[in-house]
Amino acid sequence: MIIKEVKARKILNSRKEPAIEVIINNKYSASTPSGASTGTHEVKAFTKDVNDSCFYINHKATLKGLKFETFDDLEQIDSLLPKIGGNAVLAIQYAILREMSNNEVWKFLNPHSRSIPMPLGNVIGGGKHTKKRSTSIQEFLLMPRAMSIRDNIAVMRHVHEKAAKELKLKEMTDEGAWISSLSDTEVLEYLHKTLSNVENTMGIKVNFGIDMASSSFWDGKYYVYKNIVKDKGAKLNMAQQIEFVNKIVKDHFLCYVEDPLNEEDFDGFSRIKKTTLVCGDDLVTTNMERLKQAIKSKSINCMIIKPNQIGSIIQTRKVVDFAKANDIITVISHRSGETMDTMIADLAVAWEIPYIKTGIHGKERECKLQRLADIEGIMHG
Ligand code: 2PG
Ligand code: MG
Repeated sequence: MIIKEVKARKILNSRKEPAIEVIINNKYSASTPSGASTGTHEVKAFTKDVNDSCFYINHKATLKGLKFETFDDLEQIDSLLPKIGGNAVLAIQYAILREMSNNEVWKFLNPHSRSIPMPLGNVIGGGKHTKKRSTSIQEFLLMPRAMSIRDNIAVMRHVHEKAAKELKLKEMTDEGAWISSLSDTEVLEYLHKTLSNVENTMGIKVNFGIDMASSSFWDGKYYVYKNIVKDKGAKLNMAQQIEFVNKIVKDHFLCYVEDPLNEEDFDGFSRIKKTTLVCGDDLVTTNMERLKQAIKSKSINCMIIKPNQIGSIIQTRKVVDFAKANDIITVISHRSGETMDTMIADLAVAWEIPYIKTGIHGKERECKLQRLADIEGIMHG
């Protein structure tokens, strides 16, 4: 394909913050999300602001006439990063990829893929995703184990509704998870018990895990919990935090722990027992150099892939390949401020990424799950 026309404009994401949408050749569009608990080592979403990036794309960048035939040709856009920021580069690359593939991105990139990722769905949440009284742990995540994405979506919805009813919860975080005034450990106990019942009634095993996003409650010396056990806060130092995490993993059979230590603590991560998936998000920020450091220091066995942390689909692909080559499990992920773009679903299938973290509730989350259900339908004819 050849670029004949590019239009960039400001839209609002699920948090009503400015986001960018790019339309290529008047036909294919794409938009990109933003985080709240962003890692220090992420690239900037917009060099100045969204209006400035749109102006640059619409009036200054010389994109017209550029030719794209293969995925690797998208590298031509990477050089715009210092001028427009990661979210803008990525939106252009996504829109071009849609046109190149006639909107069937996964098939264009990997027609033989039969790999639908397992979803990780945020059922109860807190931390930086709400201003209300909540848990310090940012996300309590379901990991359903049915064979089909449809069944996994159904069981996640069931648990989401059940938790609201049983715990009488009414308000939600930015990501559509329920906000609870229970302590962190009470929520762990509740889910532990509830998920065994769900397995008995629905016949689907549902494991669970957490995203601690612990940089958000690390004050430089202590992990400061507002409410770690019933009505009691705590300040844990590094050694105590490691002990706490290893204990809750064991007591509640957690299958997944994301960012258990702050984003600079490669050594602390290495001391979390790898009997569970120990996942780096803010630690690695989809960045090759930080991934290499995490591998060298044996910090992780799992990592989050958020294309806008590195601001290029080409660099994202390199990080995914390197992680795989080093036996690091990958989890492609939404951001807390999401748009209706479903590209991460297609990339998960194309790149055979085993997990996708994209929430349970809210149209910006559900559209990605629906896209996976549609792809599963196409695969099974
Ligand atoms: C995370 C994400 C998404 P944010 O920490 O993993 O759940 O949050 O987009 O706010 O960084
Ligand atoms: Mg995270």
